[in-house]
Amino acid sequence: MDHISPVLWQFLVNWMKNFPLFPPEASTIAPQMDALYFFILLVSVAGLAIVVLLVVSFSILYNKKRHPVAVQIEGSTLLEATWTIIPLGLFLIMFVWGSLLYFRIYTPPANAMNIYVVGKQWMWKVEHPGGQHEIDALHIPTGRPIQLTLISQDVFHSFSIPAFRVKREAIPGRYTTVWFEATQPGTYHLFCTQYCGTDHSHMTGEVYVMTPEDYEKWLAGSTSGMSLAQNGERLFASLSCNACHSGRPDARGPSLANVYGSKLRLADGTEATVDEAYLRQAILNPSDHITEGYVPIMPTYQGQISEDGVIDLVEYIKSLNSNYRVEQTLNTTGLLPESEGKATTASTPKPAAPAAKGTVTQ
Ligand code: HEC
Ligand SMILES: [Cu+2]
Repeated sequence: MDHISPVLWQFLVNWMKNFPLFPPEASTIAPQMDALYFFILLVSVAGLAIVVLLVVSFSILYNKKRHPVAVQIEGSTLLEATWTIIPLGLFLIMFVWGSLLYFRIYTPPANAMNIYVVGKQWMWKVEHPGGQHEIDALHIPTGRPIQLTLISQDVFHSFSIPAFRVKREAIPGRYTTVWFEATQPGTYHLFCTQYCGTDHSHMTGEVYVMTPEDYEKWLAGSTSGMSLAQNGERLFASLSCNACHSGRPDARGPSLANVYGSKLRLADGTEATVDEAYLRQAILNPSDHITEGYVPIMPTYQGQISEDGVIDLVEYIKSLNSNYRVEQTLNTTGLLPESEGKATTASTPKPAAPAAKGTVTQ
């Protein structure tokens, strides 16, 4: 580029760097999303070019001076078939390509590490399985599928990480999930992309992508010593859930050991697979699904447990599965519940998360 002056060249390079048209591609899905995006962009630009070219050339070729008397043409099957079949083919390519990507993004792999994200006006609260809490920040390792389980405590929010090309709604009363695998260590933006009130524009944060070693160090440095499951165990005792779910044969409620992931027969004859969403529903609205063979005596806990508390309880119930430890490859110790006697002594309620930015340990 010797015909461009060095100063101008420098200016252009800097300009491009500071006004990037695209965020960096920092996840495994990002290049694939961009490929589809550019394909659609290319088809659109090509379509625009063809239409403009035809409009301009026809208005020159067939204007009144050259063709004073209009010639009527009655249909052309070949022409009509061409302009139907080619766009149809192009749109079907977009559709199939887009659906394949969609299913990839919304179906997390079985070995994904699950991190909870609670949206509320106006912050993102992140909870790692080991109990690490952070506000408007998300620390994750590279090279490992991460699944986010999102929920909102108030209005609709939307969790978006442009550099990963993922975005997912955080909906009140329902868990949604999205997953990604980060490829490049670095710091990236995260946004709320759903207008959610006065301070919506401040509902932003940082994603810190770290090497697995640095991530382990971060986990160890920000731990409160209590995993989500352990917090849940305390809550389970302080809310007296164990009065009915003691696991003993004469208990009034079913044993919750190995219930996660199982199929429950319900009183109305249907079957339900117990996932996070089912557990949440079972705690907050027990009368919605009654387990076969039991009477609907469980009280509703709607309005009594915060979303954070529900997450702790859900993780605790998951931890009652014998294979849970194998699934949790994090270096969190003591995820399995200890004896029930110990659980009942520790009934201190969980303090509310402080509204500070950055890492919060509780
Ligand atoms: C008064 C007794 C009682 C209390 C207290 C109670 N439960 Fe239950 N729970 C039941 C009964 C009975 C069922 C089965 C019928 C149903 O589905 O409602 C049940 C069902 C459940 C289920 C669905 C899983 C299954 O196997 O049916 C979950 C999860 C659950 N309880 C969690 C909890 C949690 C967490 C607490 C405390 C916040 C709690 N329960 C408090 C009696 C109770
Ligand atoms: Cu928001």
